[in-house]
This record gives sequence, C-alpha cells and structure tokens, in this order.
Amino acid sequence: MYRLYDYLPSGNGYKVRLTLRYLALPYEVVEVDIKQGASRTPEFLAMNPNGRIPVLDVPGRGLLAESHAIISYLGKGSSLVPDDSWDEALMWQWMCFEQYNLEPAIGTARFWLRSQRRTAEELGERLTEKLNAGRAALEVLEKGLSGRNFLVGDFYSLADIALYAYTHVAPEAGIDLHPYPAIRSWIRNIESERRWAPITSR
Ligand SMILES: N[C@@H](CCC(=O)N[C@@H](CS)C(=O)NCC(=O)O)C(=O)O
Repeated sequence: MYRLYDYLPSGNGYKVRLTLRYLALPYEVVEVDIKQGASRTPEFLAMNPNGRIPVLDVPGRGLLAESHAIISYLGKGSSLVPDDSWDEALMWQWMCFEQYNLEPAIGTARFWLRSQRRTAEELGERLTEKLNAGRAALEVLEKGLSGRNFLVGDFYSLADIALYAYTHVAPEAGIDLHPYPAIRSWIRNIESERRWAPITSR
C-alpha cells in the first residue's frame, strides 16, 4: 500500500489524494503538521531534504516528493495521461504553469490567511502582490477553459487535477471566482468525477 505524508488542507497533497482515489489505489495518510514545523525535523528532512509535503512512499521503490512528479508516476498508463504525445505536452504546459504562476500566488496567500491566520492588514503589499498574481493566473486559466469541459482534449487528465487543487479554494485566499464562469463550470465538472472528495478528506 502507498503511504502519503501529507497535510490535509494542502492543495499539493490534495492533487495526490485525488489521483490515488480516482485510480482506486489503496493508500494511507500520515499527517504532517507543517504549521508546527513537522516537515523541517531531521527525520522528515531525511525523507525530503526540501522539507515539504507531499511525499509518497512507494512500496519497493522509495520516497517521491513534488506533487506533479508523484501524480505523473501514479497516472502513467491510465486515462489521466493522454496517449497522444502532443496532448501529453499540453497537459504538462498547464502543470508547469500551475507550479510557476498559480500555486505560488494563490497557494501562498491562502496559507498565510487560512493556516497561519495572518491578517490582510499585517500582510499589506505582500498580500496584494500575491492576489494580483493569482487573478492574472486565473485570467489565463479562464481563457484556456473557454468553450471546453476540461483542459486537454475533452477528458479529465492530470492537468485538471493539478490546476483544480488551488483554483477551487481561491476564495479562501480572498479571490472571488464569480468573474470566471468557465472556471466555475469546470470546477463543477471535476466535482462530478468518480470518487471525488473534498480537499481535507483523507
Ligand atoms: N512544488 C512542491 C511544493 C510543496 C509545498 O510547497 N508544500 C508545502 C505545503 S503545500 C509545505 O510542505 N510547506 C511546509 C514548509 O515549507 O515547511 C509540490 O508541488 O509538491
């Protein structure tokens, strides 16, 4: 059985849980309280020197960090990864965009506000910059989803899982999703997929 080191509110961890669930792969979760520095202990750093969850313990193989590396390992050969190499490249285009533009903006603002319980007043300009970058990323996503049910082809792929994780909780970072109708409709499509469960589900 897979063992996932995770923090349940984490969007990066959620990508892995959604993939494991969709593929009906058996797993157990070991919760790591990152708010208390539990991913920075010598024991955890021996598993992932980068001090971050998610980390997946793969029986017979070892430990794997980085959400997109993990989901691509799990998803290989399944319907979540396109057979066509062009479609696969488009999937990666979205997943790279997520790691560089979307997650660092929305994920960080949400972590400050939700997990660290810091206030907008206290965060000031740093928060404003993250929210502006988050809205800019959502504009790109909204354009990419216009007239489509899913990000690549017309089927659910790792790109949808990866981009959905932080997009659907953007309101927790103080970003209203109302101005993005294509994103809202896509969120509904994903939440209708088999074995979908909310972000803090184990
Ligand atoms: N690029 C990594 C980012 C992982 C990441 O930022 N993890 C955060 C939680 S979402 C974390 O463990 N933070 C704890 C810390 O930095 O101490 C991924 O996609 O997995």
